Amino acid sequence: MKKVIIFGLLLATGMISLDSLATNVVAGSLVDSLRTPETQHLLTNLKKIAAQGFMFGHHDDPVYGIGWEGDEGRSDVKSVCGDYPAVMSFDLGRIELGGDKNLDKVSFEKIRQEIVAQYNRGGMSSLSWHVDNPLTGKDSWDVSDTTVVASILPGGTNHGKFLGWLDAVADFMNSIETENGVKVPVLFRPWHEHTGSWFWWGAKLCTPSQYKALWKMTYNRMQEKGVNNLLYAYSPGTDPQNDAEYLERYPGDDIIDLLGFDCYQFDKQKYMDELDRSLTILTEVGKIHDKPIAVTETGFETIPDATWWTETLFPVISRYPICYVLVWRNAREKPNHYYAPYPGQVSAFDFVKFYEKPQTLFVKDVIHLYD
Ligand code: BMA
Repeated sequence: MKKVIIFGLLLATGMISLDSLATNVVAGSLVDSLRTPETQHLLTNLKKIAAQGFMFGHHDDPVYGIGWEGDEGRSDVKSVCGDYPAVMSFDLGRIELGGDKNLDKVSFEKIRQEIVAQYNRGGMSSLSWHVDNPLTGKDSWDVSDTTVVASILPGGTNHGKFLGWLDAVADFMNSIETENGVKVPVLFRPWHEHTGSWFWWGAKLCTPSQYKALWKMTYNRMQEKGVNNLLYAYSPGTDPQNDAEYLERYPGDDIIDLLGFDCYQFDKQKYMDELDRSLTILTEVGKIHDKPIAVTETGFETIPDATWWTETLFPVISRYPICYVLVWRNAREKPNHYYAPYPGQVSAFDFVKFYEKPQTLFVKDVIHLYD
């Protein structure tokens, strides 16, 4: 009842609009699921952007790079082409433990600041969550026990503990605000690469209905905690061979806002074929379900191919209506673990050619994501 009154007040005072409202049934009761106007606009604009081109993204871009860490305003991508990526992603792994830093030793305070800075530039941020294994206490990659997902779902022995972990995520999401008190929209991308079996939520470690229940529990908890600045991304690997396989563990249109997949190059031909097949599937499913589509993680570690950007990546992805493509991090602590060029890197010149193409959008090219 209270919710209905508050909802009525918000509508009457114009603080929310009907099109920013989605309703959802949680455990038999009607829960109002609101998106802030900026978050709703982001979704609308992600659907439109493909007509113009696709945004380029990079994980942990402004935090560290090859040979540096924490330099104000620095970015390997910007050092090469003069502009920041339009999309930046960061990871919340270990926020559930209550510490200050994530699994890659980046402070959550820094992540919050960089998400706000990226919003102020007009760009977008995404958050993944390499969450520790709540049953064994080891990391995301601990697949030694196949009962982890079951143990955190309602009725499971770790359910209460896991709700606390979700609350830590919700508190962080709610805390990402500009100086003027605007909650910054973020694309949340938990439970990724679930069609493989290297994370404790992977295909061989839970059933499709348990995986969907995991998403539902995550989404519902965010709603219950008043998180209204998120869009949600679904991103399997390249295992699905057709639309039905892609959707086998899909939690539903009421939860998911963006469809993606993660795909890395090891063999060039295999990579191009996988990108092609997955993008064909995504284009169809995106159209049917009215969702924007993206290559949520990709790359060729150390980019040893001098023309990789314009001769491998671009020719495939530019044929599909994606809103963004994102490459993984330039680790400062792990030799030969980088996916974006830095000055002098063998593919840096070709990256500038990629940057100069009218279809590739960097932060200065992206003007209206939030209005
Ligand atoms: C992986 C690697 C790891 C890292 C993890 C989470 O792909 O980059 O070194 O800890 O992502 O960012």
